[in-house]
Amino acid sequence: MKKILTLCIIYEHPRVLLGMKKRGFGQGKWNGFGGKIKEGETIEAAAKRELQEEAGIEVKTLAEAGILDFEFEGNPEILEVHVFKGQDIMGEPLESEEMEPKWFHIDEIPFEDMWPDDKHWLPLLFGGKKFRGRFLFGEEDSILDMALQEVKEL
Ligand code: 6OG
Repeated sequence: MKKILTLCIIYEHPRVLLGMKKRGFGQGKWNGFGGKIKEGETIEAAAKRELQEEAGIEVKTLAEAGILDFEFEGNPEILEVHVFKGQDIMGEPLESEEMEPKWFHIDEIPFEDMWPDDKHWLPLLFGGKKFRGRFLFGEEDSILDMALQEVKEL
């Protein structure tokens, strides 16, 4: 079974907008903004809505950068996460019930407090590459197996 999710990283060189997840899945980790797709919604529309809901911002430029499949040992559900790169934001990031937004310098990304897959694919996103990947997680969010490749088209 597949569940489609969005994840949006705002990157306006040299600053990167991340949010501290305050509740739910991934609580206590810095991450991009995103979530589930609503019925009848395109994946891109869902990415924009989640940005607005979680960080209070809109973006002029949004492009899909990657697709990542996440699996968890012993769990048949696969999370298919569509990763977007956004820039030219309108508005100031605002704290929401779900996220506390913060700008980071691109050289000071808090990888130790993020999902461990991020250190592998974020550099591709920053470099303007497109990518596809698959990560299998075990206990305590450890990566048991992974595959990641740059692609020309998603
Ligand atoms: P809600 O459940 O809050 O959406 N997400 C992940 N992000 C990263 N970087 N690594 C993972 O590895 C992730 N698994 C899920 C997708 C969850 C949000 O968390 C992202 C969504 O933006 C396992 O609706």
